[in-house]
Order: sequence, then C-alpha cells, then structure tokens
Amino acid sequence: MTTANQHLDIDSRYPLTEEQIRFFREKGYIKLKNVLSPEVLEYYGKEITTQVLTLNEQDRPMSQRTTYEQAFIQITNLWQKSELIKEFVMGERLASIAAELMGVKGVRLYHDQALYKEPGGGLTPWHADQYYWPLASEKTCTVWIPLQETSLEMGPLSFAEKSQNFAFGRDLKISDESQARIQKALSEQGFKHVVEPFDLGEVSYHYGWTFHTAGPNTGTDLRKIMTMIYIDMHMRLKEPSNENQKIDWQVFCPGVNVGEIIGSPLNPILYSE
Ligand SMILES: O=C(O)CCC(=O)C(=O)O
Repeated sequence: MTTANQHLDIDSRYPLTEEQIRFFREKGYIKLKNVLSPEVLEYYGKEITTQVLTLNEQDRPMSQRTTYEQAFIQITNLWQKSELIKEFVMGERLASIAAELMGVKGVRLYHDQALYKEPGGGLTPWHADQYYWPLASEKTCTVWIPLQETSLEMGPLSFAEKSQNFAFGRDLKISDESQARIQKALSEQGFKHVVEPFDLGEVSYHYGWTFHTAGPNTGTDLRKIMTMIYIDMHMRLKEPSNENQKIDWQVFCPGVNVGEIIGSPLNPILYSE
C-alpha cells in the first residue's frame, strides 16, 4: 500500500474478538461491519463491474433462463483478468479474517467469483457450496462482499444458522429441487433462517457446508457482489464425488492430483501467520 493509497486499505488486520470467532464456528456464518471502506469498494468495485459487464455472455430475457441463470450473472477468477482485481483478491485483510475464523495457519485462494443479481433476477436456491468442491476437509469459507449497501429487496445472502453439520441436501446442486427439498428439511428441523440487509462495508463469511440462499432482486438496481473462496493452505484434493466436482478440479486446481495439497498456480497462499 503506497502512502497515496492509504485510504485503500485491503491489507491491515481486522480485529476479531473471541466472541466473533466463537459465533462463526458455532453458527456457521458471521456478518462483520466496517471491514472495507467506501473508497475501497468504489475503487475496486468499479473495475469488477466493468469486467463483469464485459465478460458477461448472458443476454436472454429472464423468462428464457433456468432458475440458476435467473439468480445471478456469475464470472469466476476475475483476478486472472485484471491486475487491479488481482490486487484486491490478494488483499490480506479479508484472507486473514478467513484464517482466524477457521482456526488455520494460512489460507489459499480456491477461486473468486462475482455474483451480480439483476433487477428482476430470481432467488438463489438453498444450497451448500461444498457440494461443488473436491476438498478433503471442511476448512473452507466464502467471503461475500457487497459492493453497495444491500437492502432486503436486492436479495442479500441469508443463512440457516448452525446448518454446517446438517447432512441432508449435501448432494443437491443449485436447482428447483435443492430449493424445495432443502427448504423443507431445514424448516422441519427448526433451523433459524437469518435474513438481514448489509451495510456498506459489511461482509459475511460462511463455511462450505453452511446452507444459504438469497431472495430475488425486486429493486431497480443491480446487486453487485464479489466473493472469494478461501481454503486451508494445507487443504488436499479429494476424489471427486460428482460431475461438478470433476469440473471444478479441472478448472480451479488444474494439475493437482488426488491426495495432494491444492497448490496449483491458481491457488496462491493469500495469508499465512
Ligand atoms: O449471491 C448469491 O445470491 C449467492 C451466493 C452464494 O451462494 C455464495 O457466495 O456461496
């Protein structure tokens, strides 16, 4: 960080309390306020949006899209497309929070992805991310970074509290089926559904196995979100258990063999103690 860019702080430590760490491990998610400044969100967010709109190939009307396609425009590994986004994704502030929350000595990048929910975009069906990932342990989490204040009408991310150990639905990809079956199971088991807006500068972290969803965007503005998926720096690749995990292996950890540490050039260490 240069002196001129001191307001663009993406590297300093965010002081987590013991209580916050306990909260994350018990509830499977946490929302943290004032993590990123408005200047950071404006500066990097502008470039993220430019890249998303340039790389987006989805131009069919909502009515002709699948439920998955209606939920968001999804662009992955933007850090490979732009030096500025690379700088943001490499930031130690968000990565060190992930390491501390999970209780690991360091984290690597699994991949980044922008998730832009258009006005009129549909709900994000209930799911757990780790269904998609050939990862040998549960030490993985996503930071969900709104690039604007996110009201309830824009479809903020919401969580089933303490669902990270719930086994039902772990074999379901994002679909109408996951929405119906997981919603029913979570509600029958009495899981609390936490739905809250996000302030500017607020971010959330959730485990790979925490069930989550997001409402439709009923507003008039684009819901602009950047995410990074962090893995324990010692995470090993496991034998894929479905077709999506096979694809993820090829795309996000190319050249890594089953049983090896996920250390391909696409999985740099972003923070270590
Ligand atoms: O942004 C969304 O609507 C869903 C995000 C999500 O599922 C995730 O980041 O794991």
